[in-house]
Amino acid sequence: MIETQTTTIKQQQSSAPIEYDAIIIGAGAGGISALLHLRDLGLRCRLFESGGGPGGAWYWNRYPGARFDSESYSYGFFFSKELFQEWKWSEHFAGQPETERYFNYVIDRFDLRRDMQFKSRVDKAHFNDEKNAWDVTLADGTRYRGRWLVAAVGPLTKPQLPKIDGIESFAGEAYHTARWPKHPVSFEGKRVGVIGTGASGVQTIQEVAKSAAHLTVFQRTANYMAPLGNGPVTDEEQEQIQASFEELKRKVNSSYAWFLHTPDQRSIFDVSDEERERFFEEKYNARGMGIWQGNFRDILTDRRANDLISDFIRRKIRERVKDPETAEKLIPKDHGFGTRRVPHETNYYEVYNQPNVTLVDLKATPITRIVPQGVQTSESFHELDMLIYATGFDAITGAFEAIDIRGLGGQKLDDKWIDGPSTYLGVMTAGFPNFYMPAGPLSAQGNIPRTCEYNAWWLAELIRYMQAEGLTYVEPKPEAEEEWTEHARQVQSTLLTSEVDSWFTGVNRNREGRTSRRVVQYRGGAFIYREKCEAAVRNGFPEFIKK
Ligand code: N01
Repeated sequence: MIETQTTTIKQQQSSAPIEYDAIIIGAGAGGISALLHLRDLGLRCRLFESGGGPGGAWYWNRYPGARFDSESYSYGFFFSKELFQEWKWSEHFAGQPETERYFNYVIDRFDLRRDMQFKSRVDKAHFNDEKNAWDVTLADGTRYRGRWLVAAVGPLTKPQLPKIDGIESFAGEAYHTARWPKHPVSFEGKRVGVIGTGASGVQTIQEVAKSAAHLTVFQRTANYMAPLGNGPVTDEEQEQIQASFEELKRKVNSSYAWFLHTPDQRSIFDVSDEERERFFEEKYNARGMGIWQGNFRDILTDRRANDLISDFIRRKIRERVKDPETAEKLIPKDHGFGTRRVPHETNYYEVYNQPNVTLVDLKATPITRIVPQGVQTSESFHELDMLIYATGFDAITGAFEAIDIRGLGGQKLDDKWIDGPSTYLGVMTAGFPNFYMPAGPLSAQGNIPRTCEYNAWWLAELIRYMQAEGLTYVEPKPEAEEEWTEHARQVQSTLLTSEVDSWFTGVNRNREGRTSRRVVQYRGGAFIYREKCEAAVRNGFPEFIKK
């Protein structure tokens, strides 16, 4: 059975809701940032989190090998220079246990825990037109009311199991990477199967291959991967990082996707073949996402440019994987480099040179059924002791759909977004007053905590403005929402990503009605996004209906 953590709330139920200025859902980077900013404004806040501690994605995704693939010091919070300088990341790309410790440190350091309630799942959030407030009900029936509802539920939070016949019948151990149990899981001497080769699958596979008696990887779509280049942060580097707070902050805030890497402004065709090859080599061997996020500006918009980098990565795969047949299975044939999320790896390709690892290409031989003893494909049967589902998330809108959210006149958010999400700047949506979504649908994509922190600052600016003007109600004008949503659509249509199925384009092949592409993120660049958000602050938030 899939192991999950159960809610064990034993709170008294009361008929009158407890009232707050703001109710926040989620204790990840978005919820923590919102709580910090709103408390600074003097708001009475209550934060509810279904997990047993803070961290959001970093609480739940405790699978073996889970770690950042953006630099630790670009991922942590930037709101406090003191915090930035106190916390010493041990690795350039920290693992989940360290990140979970970091989130706990932050909430204690800023005394946030007293306003947070863990193991508390929000089931319903209904806007009460009469009270101009949100009525929120937890899974245990307790009720709260808040003038604001901040749904910091995260874009990658609702785990998605694959739609495969017989899945419930498997008799061995079974885990989803995003619901990994807290108790140790041993692979020693076991026959383990992993379904999925996205960022979670890759990190899991690298770890499991070390000790499993046999590992069978079930790959449906091959992805392009690039080396992570992780390593310990030396004392000298530590000093340098601590001293570079302002510079690192400026860098992440001025980059395309809030990372330390941003596209080189040259076209790939501005340089000679030799220079291009040298540039690719350097990026491939350097730390982090530079090969993807810091490459020539046209690799994600021009097919000929994309072919050049895709070909480079294909050559690398062929060099690293000894068996040519396996190498060919690992090489993507249906999309170009970077048009789907690039997982960053550490000896991932070398795993396939090990005698205890088998790769099954599900495009050629699909899974037909899961049975108690293992996995049956159209070609063969794989007997397994353990099955790991690294099958990702019902991304972007899934966590919103998990809550019964209703706005003005009882309109359901799911109904409003049936054909895809529409928002104003990715954080608010018409018909849902005082409802805020840090890193929500159509917000600027990239380094998620950066979007969260920025969105929390912007919310504080909006509330500060409302306080000064004596307002208690804001809701984006429908035309402002339409304009932003259309802008996001237009931007996406210029990118090669728009032609490829993945969660980037809102595709979830395990869910009915989610198999065609949608626009779910804003990909016009964090700097353009910031400019639009800051113009709204300067101009007194003209795009809102205000009361
Ligand atoms: O999920 P995914 P993820 N039968 O959706 C396969 C972030 N993250 O959890 O591509 C067989 O990318 C599916 O196949 P296909 C990061 O942003 C960050 O790995 O649909 N296979 C795919 O291979 C990332 O993008 C880090 O054909 C099935 C895999 O499962 C996001 O989270 C680490 C299947 C799902 O890949 C999601 O990553 C981890 C089926 N029925 C994650 N259904 C960092 O490093 C699905 N698959 C910070």
